[in-house]
Amino acid sequence: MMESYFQNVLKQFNIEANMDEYGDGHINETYRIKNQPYLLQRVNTDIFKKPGEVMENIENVTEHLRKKITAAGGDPDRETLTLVKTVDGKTYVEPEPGRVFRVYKFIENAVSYNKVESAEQFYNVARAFGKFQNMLADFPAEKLYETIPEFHNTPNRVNQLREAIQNDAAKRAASVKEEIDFALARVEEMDAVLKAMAEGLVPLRVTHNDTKLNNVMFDIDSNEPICVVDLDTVMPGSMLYDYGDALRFGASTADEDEKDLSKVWFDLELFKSFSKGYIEEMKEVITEKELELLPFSAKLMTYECGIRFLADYLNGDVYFKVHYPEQNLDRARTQLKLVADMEAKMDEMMQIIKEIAAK
Ligand code: ADP
Ligand code: GN1
Ligand code: MG
Repeated sequence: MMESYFQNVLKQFNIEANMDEYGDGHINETYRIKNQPYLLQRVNTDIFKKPGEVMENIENVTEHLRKKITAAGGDPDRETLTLVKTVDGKTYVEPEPGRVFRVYKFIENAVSYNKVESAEQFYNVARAFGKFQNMLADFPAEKLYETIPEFHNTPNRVNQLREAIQNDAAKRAASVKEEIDFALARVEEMDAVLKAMAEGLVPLRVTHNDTKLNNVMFDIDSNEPICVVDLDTVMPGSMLYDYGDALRFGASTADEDEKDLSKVWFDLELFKSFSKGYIEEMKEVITEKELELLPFSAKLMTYECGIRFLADYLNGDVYFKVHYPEQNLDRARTQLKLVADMEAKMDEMMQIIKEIAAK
């Protein structure tokens, strides 16, 4: 996009500057403003069809978090996202239909990672996600819009995969038969969390729903997680989604798009430290059924993400940003490899959770 176009957008936030592209997200376009403490984001309106509702959610959620952080003696400018308003007091601008921009305060002296550096660090990430959820426990859920309907409805994701296979828009289905067969062979058990929710055994909570490691900012000096970002998908959900999705990404021994599958494993030591941190943080509220489903939820969320990547590959890469043609397939393969590894390790995972819960 043209430099002058951005400058026009930024003027509406009363900012005069240039910018650089920033971050490793798969969804939005993110730009760092040069020499000024702001981050410009173009919201992906193909995915977030009602950006006004997304922004209202974020405004309400960050206000709530800001109060909690202040009350606890923390620094809200660093520990949660801060929206910068336009000169007209709006949280975003839409210079033309479908082009939506927002500005956040830039969290300085902080980084996000695509791989964890130690078990201890991952333990701290679990505490950060647990704390995030606890701070939102008393947020009025009826105030939240569902920004992407059925986001973690895995059976629905299976239907979307089936549709993608049927349509075969990019003529790729024949070349990924093995991956498709692997995915379809596991469909039956993938409604377990939804069922438990319908039975009232797993409560609906306000959750983040996209708890990947690079959605956490770490302080560069202390290397502690300080802020959970990417709040577009904060909606009512299950804590199992947040727990499982964080493990999907963070407990893998390789990158999400690693081509060499012999490098891709589910690391039990990382599983253990994350689980310990999460259970410690959630011990007041976690139900018996949630505890029981923790190991399975890691597999569920990994499976779900795997079939989303696979469906997008079949659809011709229309959802996730790709940097090369086979990237969605590489991503799908790592996820399915992790699913297979978790299946082999499921008894150990269950034992680990039992031991943590007994303490
Ligand atoms: P996406 O939806 O594309 O993943 P994110 O909101 O996660 O977009 O932003 C992309 C990356 O930008 C994040 O992973 C994080 O590293 C960085 N980031 C996001 N918000 C801020 C912020 N306020 N200050 C500094 N860096 C940020
Ligand atoms: C997307 O926005 P980002 O990169 O943090 C996706 C998640 C997936 C993840 C896979 C809104 O997350 O659901 O798990 O990619 N976000 C959305 O890496 O679809
Ligand atoms: Mg992100």
